[in-house]
Amino acid sequence: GLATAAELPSLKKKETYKVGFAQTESNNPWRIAQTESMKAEAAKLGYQFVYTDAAGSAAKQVADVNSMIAQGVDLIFLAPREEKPLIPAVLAAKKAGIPVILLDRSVDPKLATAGKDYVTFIGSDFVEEGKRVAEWLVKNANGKTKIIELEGTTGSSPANDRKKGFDDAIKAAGGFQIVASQSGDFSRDKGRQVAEALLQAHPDANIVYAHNDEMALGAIAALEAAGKKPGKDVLVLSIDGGKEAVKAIADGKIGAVVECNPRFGPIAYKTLKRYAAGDKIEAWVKNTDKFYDTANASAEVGSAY
Ligand code: GYE
Repeated sequence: GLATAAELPSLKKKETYKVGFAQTESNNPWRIAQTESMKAEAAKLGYQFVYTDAAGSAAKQVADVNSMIAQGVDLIFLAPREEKPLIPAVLAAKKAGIPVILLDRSVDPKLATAGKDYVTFIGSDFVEEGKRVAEWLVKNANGKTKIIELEGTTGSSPANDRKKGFDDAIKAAGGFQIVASQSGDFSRDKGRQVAEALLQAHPDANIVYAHNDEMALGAIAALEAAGKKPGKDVLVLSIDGGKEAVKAIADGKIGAVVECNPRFGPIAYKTLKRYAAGDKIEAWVKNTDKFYDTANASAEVGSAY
């Protein structure tokens, strides 16, 4: 129902719901696994599932949310591409009396608040993910010190937070140098192109930290094209934990990967039901992430998404 400025729209307790999922893009296995999980769990529960794919455009994603509002969905799950441009969509849904749950990425906390403008953020601790990569690196660098950082989509919460968690921990450890840090937009091909340019500008770089698997796999292609051995000449590290990256650890090309769990379906609809039942929902419903390195990669590759 309609909310006042101070409170969230309510959600009626019903047998079935019409839910919207505004996805940000579908250009990688992580996104595909997430969509699949949301869709499969909706089918299992007998919910109607309205799906949109913003194809990498924040402007399209705002329009997608507006179309879900016009269709009168009961609740919108939104994976906001960037922290700021999706704020008007969150506020428009609130104004229309439709609760929003943010999935996997968050929005600028100065512009919208959990428990007031949207119900909650469900997702991983990205600062912690970046920190876990750094902690592994500090123990396993073997004298390598010069880092190229491939950042995720500019203005997205995982790019901001994975950078902060890693950079702060690396600075605190001392002895390392981030020689270049640039966005590869979470994409394999952009990651490859940016890695190629940065490796040319910094031929002495011997560590690549990528904010996701896709860019790490792009960087591996760039390294091989430059005649360098990933895993030997240059240490490669990433976040996400898809099958291809976990296998690359087993093959000796990636050093370590922090998982970012994409299986949102069960927790998403459980949170919806708790909200409809009148539970007070915490501001952040945290996902837990695994960690992969040579100790477990071969055994775990079968269960990676
Ligand atoms: O790491 C990346 C995806 O928002 C946590 O977005 C997500 C990130 C994930 O495109 O691969």
